[in-house]
Amino acid sequence: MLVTEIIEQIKDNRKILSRLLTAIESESPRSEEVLRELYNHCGNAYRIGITGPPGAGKSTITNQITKHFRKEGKKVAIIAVDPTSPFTGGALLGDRVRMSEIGMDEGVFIRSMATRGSLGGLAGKARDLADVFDAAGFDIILFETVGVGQSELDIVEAADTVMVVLVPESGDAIQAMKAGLMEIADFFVLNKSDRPGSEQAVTAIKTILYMRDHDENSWLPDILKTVASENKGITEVIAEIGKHKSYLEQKGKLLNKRSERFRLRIKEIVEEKLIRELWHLYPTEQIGESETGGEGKKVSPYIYAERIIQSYKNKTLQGEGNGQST
Ligand SMILES: Nc1nc2c(ncn2[C@@H]2O[C@H](COP(=O)(O)OP(=O)(O)O)[C@@H](O)[C@H]2O)c(=O)[nH]1
Ligand SMILES: [Mg+2]
Repeated sequence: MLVTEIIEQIKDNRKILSRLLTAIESESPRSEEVLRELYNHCGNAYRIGITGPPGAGKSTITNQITKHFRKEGKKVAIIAVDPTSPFTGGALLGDRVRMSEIGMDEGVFIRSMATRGSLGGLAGKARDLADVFDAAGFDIILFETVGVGQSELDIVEAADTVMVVLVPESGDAIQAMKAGLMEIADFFVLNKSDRPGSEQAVTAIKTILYMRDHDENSWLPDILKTVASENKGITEVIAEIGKHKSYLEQKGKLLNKRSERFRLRIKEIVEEKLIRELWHLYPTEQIGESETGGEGKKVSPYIYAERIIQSYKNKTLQGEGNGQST
């Protein structure tokens, strides 16, 4: 199938869409060709990141938010990077049933990503998948990730609006601060606020939030209470997303954010490609720690690294001299 045909077909053929996502995830050689062409069709979708500790209710919120956007007639794509997510089969049966409500909907596409065995960065790949959904005509792209590691944070950072989901259990706010979640949140959701201690938790988080430097022009992250399992507070969450979106648009920040994301992606791709090429040219498997320099001295990894970079540079220069592209 021609690249232009694929791009045309992913708009209403779920099978082809699904196949393309798999091709990208498994880094099939042709997928880059499609990604190159596809970018021209991107830029319409609004990207929302949902992160927080395992069990906080991220999937439940994702489910509720999705239903809400569907009522507005918007198409929703969900990219779930969570080994414990119902989307990947890690949760209770009750969750799966609830998920199937949106799972059966033609206007919803749920894609879970494998967290291991990824050569290129996980975050980069999640962004590529999001671009595919964007080009396929999805209006909303939700990233659900567990807020634990750097790569998960990288994923949500690629979103236009990021919400961090916490629960009343004591110490959650402190944990979130430690994990770097405070910095990336555009707003907080205190889910399970049907549980005791929710008022104290809100106060604790507000205290931390309002301590930060801000002026009348800056966005101050707020905290909203929800009981996602009962669909309580979800309308307010949707409203907050809208509010943040308008803020970004009015201040020209959405464009800035997206440009920054664009530059970052270029850097990532260059890094990925260079590293791949380098290790292809200089397989390091043969190098052993016992290697000795001249007088029986051990060779430092720094010396090796410099040698590899130097010979790569030389090779590139030679290539230019011969008028070759590689
Ligand atoms: N009591 C209570 N339970 C909830 C609420 N929201 C979700 N849950 C339950 O908490 C569990 C974990 O939810 P899930 O959405 O899978 O969390 P995730 O790991 O963050 O995606 C599930 O059993 C949900 O039914 C809530 O607001 N109150
Ligand atoms: Mg989940």
